[in-house]
Amino acid sequence: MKRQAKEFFPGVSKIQYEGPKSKNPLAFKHYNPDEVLDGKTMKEHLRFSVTYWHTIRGQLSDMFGVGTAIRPWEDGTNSLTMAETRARVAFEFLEKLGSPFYAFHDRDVAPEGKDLSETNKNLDSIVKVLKEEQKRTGVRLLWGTACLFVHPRFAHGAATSCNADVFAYAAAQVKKAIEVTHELNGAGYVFWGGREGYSTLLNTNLKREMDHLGRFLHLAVDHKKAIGFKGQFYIEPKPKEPTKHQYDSDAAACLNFLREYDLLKDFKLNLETNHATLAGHTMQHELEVAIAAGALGSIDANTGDLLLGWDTDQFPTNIYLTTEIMLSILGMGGFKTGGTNFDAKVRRESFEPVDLFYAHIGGMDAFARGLKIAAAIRKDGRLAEFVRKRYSSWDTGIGAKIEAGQCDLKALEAYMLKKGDITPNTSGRQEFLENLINEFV
Ligand code: XUL
Ligand code: CO
Repeated sequence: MKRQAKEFFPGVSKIQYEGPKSKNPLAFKHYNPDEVLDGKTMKEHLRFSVTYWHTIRGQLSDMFGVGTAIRPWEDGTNSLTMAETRARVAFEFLEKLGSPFYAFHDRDVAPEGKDLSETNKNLDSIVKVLKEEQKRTGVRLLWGTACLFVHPRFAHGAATSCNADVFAYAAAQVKKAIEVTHELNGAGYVFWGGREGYSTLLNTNLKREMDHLGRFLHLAVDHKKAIGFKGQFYIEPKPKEPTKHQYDSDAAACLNFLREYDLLKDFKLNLETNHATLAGHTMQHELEVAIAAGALGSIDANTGDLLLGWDTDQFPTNIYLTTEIMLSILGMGGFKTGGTNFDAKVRRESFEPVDLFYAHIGGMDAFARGLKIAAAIRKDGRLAEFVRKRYSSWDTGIGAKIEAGQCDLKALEAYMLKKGDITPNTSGRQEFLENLINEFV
């Protein structure tokens, strides 16, 4: 590891894999990047990514109190010099952790200027630093995005604002953010509709706002093609927070929206567990809905607290959750452009820099265990065989004919009149299958 001039995490060296017996809190117990499973290394399967907004910019404030984070490198300003320092901090962290990717919003990395032109210049100067650091460390950008929800100008939304100038501003900002992502060779670009929704329908023309969002995304696709950016576009569903209702409320709503506005070929979904649970679904449900449509792209790998009704963005530690996620991901043949992005923050009480390492190490180990367990379940084959058998009536005879579109209602009536009644199915065996999963967890 080529050292930087200044070290920001002096007590931490490169995190190593030490195996399940290790008691070292700054070591991986399960994530062994070069270990091969199912034909790929763990590093290639999981494609971990660290988020700039939480890990580098998060101050650990909440609605009742100011930030508690101790970050010795912060000088209390939002200057360009500070932005450059943060970029160096970020890459030291990424390198020591061994994360192959990172992700950012435009405004995470560089401050807003007095107008759009100065803001763009600020961004360009930090992009130079990011490029240099990417080159130095080999860390890549999983996806870029634009922050269209913090500044007061986006109070009514961005693409779905009632004010056409706000649409124009957001479009200009997204244009630049896509260009910057392209410049940094990003593998993708995310649209999370932070304020693309409403707080009350009394003041909202829902149809007009949805049409504007469709138009906005088409403009982005056109620009992507114009500049030759080959990264994948994603939509990240979330049902609410900060708005009462977001138009991209869940995977099914997004897919419907993309189909309605003829955008399905240009987008995949970036799914997040806490967003799924806020929508009243499990992450597994959301993954399977997206996979069924051939539209799962990437995941945000945080989790929530089911006793709390908001997005807590916690690091994942639940092995059942990571096992279920990895069963779905392996089932679809793995990530292509996407990855496992820790859109997660340490708790307000965990305010020391080293907590950032503990949090990511834990999340990476939880996913590595989920991956190992899911691979073992697939190798064992009993689960897949059970599901295959459960649907076997569709493989031959009347089932195969229905699937092939060779039966009308008349033919089905004739078939049933002749047969008289139904041969009972076998049990669904839910408890048996839950026990089977527990054999591996
Ligand atoms: C908010 C959220 C965002 C997106 C990127 O809940 O998940 O951080 O991931 O804009
Ligand atoms: Co997210």
